[in-house]
Amino acid sequence: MADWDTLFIDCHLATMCQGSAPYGAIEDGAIAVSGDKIAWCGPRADLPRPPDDCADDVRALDGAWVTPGLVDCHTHIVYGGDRAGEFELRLEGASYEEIARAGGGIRSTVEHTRAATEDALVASALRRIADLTAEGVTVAEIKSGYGLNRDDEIKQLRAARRIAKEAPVTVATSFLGAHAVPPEFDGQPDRYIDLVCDDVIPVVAEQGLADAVDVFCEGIGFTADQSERVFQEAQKHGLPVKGHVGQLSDLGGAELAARYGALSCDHLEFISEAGVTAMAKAGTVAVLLPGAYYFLRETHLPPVELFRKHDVALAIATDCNPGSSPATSLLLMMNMGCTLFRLTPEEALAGVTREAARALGLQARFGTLEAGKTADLAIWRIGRPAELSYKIGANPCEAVVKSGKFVRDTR
Ligand code: DI6
Ligand code: FE
Repeated sequence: MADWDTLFIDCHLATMCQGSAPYGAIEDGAIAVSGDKIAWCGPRADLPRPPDDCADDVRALDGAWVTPGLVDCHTHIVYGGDRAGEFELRLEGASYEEIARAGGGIRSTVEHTRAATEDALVASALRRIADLTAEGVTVAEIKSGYGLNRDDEIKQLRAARRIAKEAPVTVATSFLGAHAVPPEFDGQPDRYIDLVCDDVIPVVAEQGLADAVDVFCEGIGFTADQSERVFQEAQKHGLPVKGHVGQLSDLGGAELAARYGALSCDHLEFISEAGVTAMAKAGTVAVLLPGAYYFLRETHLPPVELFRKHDVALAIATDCNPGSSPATSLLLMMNMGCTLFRLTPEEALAGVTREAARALGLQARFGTLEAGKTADLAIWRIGRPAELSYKIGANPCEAVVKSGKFVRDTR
């Protein structure tokens, strides 16, 4: 009897395991799948027996590269409406902050999200998810934050959970009630935070709708004190935290999030070295969002050198949202991470695999090619891994295996 269900040969592996060759590469490798797990992974020459004796189904990949399924660790992909009109306003000179302060921006998406049914939110999000999965994404984080009241936040999170049933993707949800002050709490952000902490987080936690709790700690979002109240409530319910910090200004959000052992801090254009060292100490991942940087025409770079100096793990994500990053290409984000932030292609690929999984606390199951991890594989028609960051607008993803099963196959 064969040991494994499926064995892939005639391929190169970018395992993304640390401490070995660049990209954890194994040229002329082999990778075996049994059930939904990776059963074996190594040089083909180390296979215990000839391939046909090892597995029932042996597939030759014709020299393709295999990477872990990609992980998009920061999205707001469930929302109603769109903001193309706002894009036109910005091109006529209005700034993102001005539009937000004038009641547009996040609030306009809130209006459309509240008006949408859960089914409609699922349907529109699935179209965007399809763009991601076509490029090898097998795990995505999805935030709430466009409902801004109990029922509509719950509706968004339920829609996010449904995505995992209707698309070949594992979903990690984050409750982002503290994303913006809704119109009915105008001028009363503290009262809105009361609602988030007293009425929403307990229900969301009880219903198991959130895997983490996020905040937007920013001048146009919430202060560090308000963010801390949200973190305290999350902690009470055993939920890990993360934060949108330093996108437009430095309110000390990174230091605060690190004190609560945050999984990740995201954006980070404006962060001090003290913030970076606090993240390093807490093992908090830095999630860079080059799509938002690009789309808002930001010019203040995140301090990549400081993250490297202090050994803070770097991830990259789409931040897919209708206002600041209407992006559904993680490969393009890798390219932008390299061109705009000067990441290496290896850092970029680690940023959408190993480190992105870590940013979600899912590193035991996803992010590298190793026996025992979930069999999420992306199969690429490329000559070397750097091509994934190098090309703009190409999609060399030939096939995707999700939990051991082909969910895309164009070979
Ligand atoms: N920062 C962002 O870039 C998004 N949310 C956030 O906290 C923008 C969300 C939006 O404009 O709709
Ligand atoms: Fe975001």
